[in-house]
Amino acid sequence: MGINDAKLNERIAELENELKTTKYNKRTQRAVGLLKAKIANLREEKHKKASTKLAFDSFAVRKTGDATAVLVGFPSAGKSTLLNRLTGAKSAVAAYAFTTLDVIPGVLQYKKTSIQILDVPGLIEGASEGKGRGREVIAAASSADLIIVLVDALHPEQVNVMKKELYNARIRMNLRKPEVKIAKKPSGGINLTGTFTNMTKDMAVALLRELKISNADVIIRDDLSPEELIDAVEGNRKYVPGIIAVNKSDLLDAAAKERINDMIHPDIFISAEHDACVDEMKELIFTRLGFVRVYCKEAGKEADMNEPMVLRKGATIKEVCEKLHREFVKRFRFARIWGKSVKFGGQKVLKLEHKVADEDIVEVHVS
Ligand SMILES: Nc1nc2c(ncn2[C@@H]2O[C@H](COP(=O)(O)OP(=O)(O)OP(=O)(O)O)[C@@H](O)[C@H]2O)c(=O)[nH]1
Ligand SMILES: [Mg+2]
Repeated sequence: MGINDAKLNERIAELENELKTTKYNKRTQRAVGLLKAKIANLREEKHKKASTKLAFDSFAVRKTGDATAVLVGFPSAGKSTLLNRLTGAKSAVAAYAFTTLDVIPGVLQYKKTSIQILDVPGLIEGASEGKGRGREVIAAASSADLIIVLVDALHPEQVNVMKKELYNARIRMNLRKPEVKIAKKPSGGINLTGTFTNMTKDMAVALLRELKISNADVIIRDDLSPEELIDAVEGNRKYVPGIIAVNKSDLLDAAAKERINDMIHPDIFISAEHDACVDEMKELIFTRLGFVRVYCKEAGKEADMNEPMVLRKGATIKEVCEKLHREFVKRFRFARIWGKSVKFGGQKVLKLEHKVADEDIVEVHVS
């Protein structure tokens, strides 16, 4: 860590402390907003330096399959045990920390989809600053389609550390992307429109100024918090769905389970080692990834129901065409669809923007 890094860290710590000790009320909210923006600015500066330092990603694994999920957890949470259980991979398991030092990929075949699952080294406090194999773990999490946070049943409080590390690394797990339109202008100040209940309009303007936006038309579509507005302005956050899973639930009695439930609201309790709720875990992974499986058929023939085309939620006929043949988007005339995305079976659809639904049967007609 260079001298400048140390200075930056010191300054961030100072401001965070100030933020913590400032009572939030009507009189201070503007100052609080400014503090948050200042911290965001410094964090950005740090990230920029860090990413030039990390010239290439030393253990990037090539993505395969229909989607990639990454297992994130403290050392010894049971990530490797779970990977092996889900995919039949053979990642080393041991009772000591930092058993896994590289990214170990496995593939989960589920409901005609193939999901790549990455087992990565344990995440520890300070990972977003590069502690342990932090940067690499964070890089894997940033580019994943799903983050599975695996929590050791005996250390449920660790989930908060992991959430913080992911947040500081610009990853927004299970958060919606704030909708903000910013059109910069040469002069005229800030013209701001939107609904403001989580912060005052005045505060939003101060915050924008701090983030070096002084002349712009800004339209905020949702009712945002200061953090969300900062995220929208910085624009380089990763919005990734996540699952919080408590592992080693075999070590918990009913009361302990209840306590953890109230404390961290996990999505699921499992035991990777004893194969408890692993099937439910597979289903949860599948659901959160939001797959849309489409069966393509040729006119006058039956569809092959064993080989779906696997797409993600929101996919349209255009994507179906693209996957079928390079030329099909250009040559598209119409599609016939049987399934949930249409009113009746065999309906003719003329729009490439038509959204397909899971298990639709699609017949593409081209010129
Ligand atoms: N009781 C219990 N122990 C488990 C369970 N899953 C894993 N373990 C044990 O926890 C220890 C750590 O498991 P690993 O799978 O190596 O953990 P890891 O998260 O990959 O650890 P690192 O690679 O060091 O980050 C091993 O001794 C496992 O046998 C479980 O469901 N219940
Ligand atoms: Mg491991």
